[in-house]
Amino acid sequence: MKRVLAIILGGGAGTRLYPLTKMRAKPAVPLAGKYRLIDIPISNCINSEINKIYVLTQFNSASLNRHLTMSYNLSAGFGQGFVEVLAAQQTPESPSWFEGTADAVRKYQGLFHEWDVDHYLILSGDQLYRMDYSLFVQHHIDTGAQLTVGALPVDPAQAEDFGLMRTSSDGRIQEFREKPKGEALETMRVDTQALGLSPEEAAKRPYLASMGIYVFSRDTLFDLLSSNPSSTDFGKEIIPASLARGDRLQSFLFDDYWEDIGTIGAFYEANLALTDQPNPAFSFYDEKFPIYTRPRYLPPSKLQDAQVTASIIGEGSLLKACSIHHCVLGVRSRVEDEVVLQDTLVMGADYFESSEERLLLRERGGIPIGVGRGSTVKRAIIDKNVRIGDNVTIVNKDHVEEADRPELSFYIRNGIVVVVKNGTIADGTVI
Ligand code: ADQ
Ligand code: ADP
Repeated sequence: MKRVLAIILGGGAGTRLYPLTKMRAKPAVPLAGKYRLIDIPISNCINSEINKIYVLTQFNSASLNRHLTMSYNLSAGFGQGFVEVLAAQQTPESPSWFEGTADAVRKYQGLFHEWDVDHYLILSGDQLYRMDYSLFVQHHIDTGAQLTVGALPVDPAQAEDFGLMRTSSDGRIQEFREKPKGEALETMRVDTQALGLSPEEAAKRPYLASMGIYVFSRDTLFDLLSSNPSSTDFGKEIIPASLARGDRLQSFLFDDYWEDIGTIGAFYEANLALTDQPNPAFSFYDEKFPIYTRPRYLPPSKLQDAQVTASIIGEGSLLKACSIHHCVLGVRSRVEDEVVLQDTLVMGADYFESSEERLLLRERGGIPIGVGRGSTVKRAIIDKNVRIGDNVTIVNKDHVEEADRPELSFYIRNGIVVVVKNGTIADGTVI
């Protein structure tokens, strides 16, 4: 794996996860109480012994850089390991920002070319899964492929959201279509049983979706980028172009937990699914394949008189006489007396406020960080450092699907109320 360079696509315009991306680059979005999105592909790389990693992002953010430098030191020993952020930048030669996945790679191709590696592993920054990429790369080598696409069997309802492949029984890709609909979708059905699924599973999942992760052989990547200068996207343009010119494209079957968490709805569901009992579909705990993040040295959480069921509580939290059901609470979460939290993701806080600071704030008419006394929050995402006052109700009472209320510090996406980072919700507010 020393001859592999990983390139993580850390986010384009960032509209799908908005407003979580309002104040930060997408890879820095907090996940599961203590991690960030970027920890997933980086941990997968480290566990696969791939230690040369670039993260491509639309804009650089202090919190992303701080997180990466404080979490990962891949240069230990005599290797050449590193994790580095490359932000879209406007230069005289390339006056536009990254326009798509392939364009993002193209803008830094000079840098990628300089590395003496044989394979480029292109990954997406907003997916939750565990994968040993060394098997993916080895499959690419063993089949003599020029380009290998990670492939997931999916059901008809999911199929139209993905790039789909038709393959021969040895997994060689014959046709690829990006998000086909209607009749075009029908023609992309494949016999997933021939690829190794049981007859029952094959009947349920007759499509082969691209996971948006790719292994390119060195020359193939640079040839394709230069011979298709106006192509900006891998799925829409580069892969079909590669097939059309007769390259050998192979699929690599992955039949395990995998979620694209690039939308508010999917992100919310994937976080809360971690609380499923007794065996969640995905767990951050796996001794042999850990997910890493930045060590924080926070004190253990204190539960004073809290009733907590089916929930995950981040370190350094303080929960008073409250009731919490089916929630994920991030680091340094603070929940006051008589609060009810249900089906909610609370991201926690970046810092503690002392009792003196909290008192002073209250005296001056401010609201301390955390969820204030007597408040009820259901089916919401509360971003970092949010101040929710006393007797607030956040339940989406009018069953609104989409709303933008930046002046009130919240948005509604897929029916989920999202309170923005550093936002304040005044005492007695009802949403
Ligand atoms: P999508 O996820 O719809 O489909 P896209 O929006 O291009 O494709 O995003 C792919 C990844 O690249 C995401 O992580 C995104 O944040 C990132 N990204 C997008 N534009 C970027 C840019 N300019 N700079 C940096 N990063 C960028 C893709 C494939 C499908 C496949 C699905 C699987 O095109 O074929 O089925 O992924 O989720
Ligand atoms: P984490 O990984 O724990 O989420 P980050 O490093 O992303 O932490 O964020 C911590 C941020 O909070 C830093 O920018 C730090 O400077 C800031 N911070 C720490 N204490 C305070 C404070 N009292 N007031 C405002 N910001 C603070």
